[in-house]
Amino acid sequence: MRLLQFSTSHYCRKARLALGYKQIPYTVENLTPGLHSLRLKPLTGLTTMPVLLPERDGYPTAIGDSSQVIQFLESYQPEPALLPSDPALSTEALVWEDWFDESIGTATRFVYYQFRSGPGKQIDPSFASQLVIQVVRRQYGINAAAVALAEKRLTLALTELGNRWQTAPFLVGGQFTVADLTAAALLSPLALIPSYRQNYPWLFERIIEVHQHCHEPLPPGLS
Ligand SMILES: N[C@@H](CCC(=O)N[C@@H](CS)C(=O)NCC(=O)O)C(=O)O
Repeated sequence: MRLLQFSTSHYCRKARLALGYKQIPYTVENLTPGLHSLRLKPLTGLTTMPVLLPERDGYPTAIGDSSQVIQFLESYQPEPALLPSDPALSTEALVWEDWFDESIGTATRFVYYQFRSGPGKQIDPSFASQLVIQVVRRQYGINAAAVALAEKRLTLALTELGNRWQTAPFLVGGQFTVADLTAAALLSPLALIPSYRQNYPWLFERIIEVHQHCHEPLPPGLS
């Protein structure tokens, strides 16, 4: 299998965690921001990554969207499972995944790129890196007001996540699921931001555990 990705994308990290958890061999192809849509549009009709190319007869040519990738992997190789066999718990795990995908993953992006263009500039002050950051900020409309809203959403999410992850090892049904995997992937960019490291030490311990569980190298800031 081949994974089309931006190496720094937290949604692509989510797909890599799932592939690693299931120990499915794959190669990655890192696309160039700006040119990526030329390659992706004909494959999926979308411009976003991750995109998985199963490269196997009898399977779809390309699967776009991290949730669809995981759904595919779950049917391609059911064990170890990322969804509970109980239908109600399975739905609960998928609802957590969707909430993280649609709300928390984007909030993390806003807070992360705001940090990288301000106090976190020294992480990579190169012209190329700062150009990408400015392009992303413009693409997603990342400004101070939007970032303030994103921070509020993250505070709420981390309160709920803390209530769960600090009292039990897993979010749903007493087993590792797509919910834990998605939370770890989509919150991992916060590891570079000192205030989050200070206020939520349990979060980064859990992100490390999930990466180890999924045989995936740790994200920047935790390695
Ligand atoms: N809901 C999508 C979101 C993926 C996403 O936003 N990917 C970003 C990178 S973090 C991307 O490919 N952006 C390029 C673009 O929008 O053109 C998923 O779960 O796959």
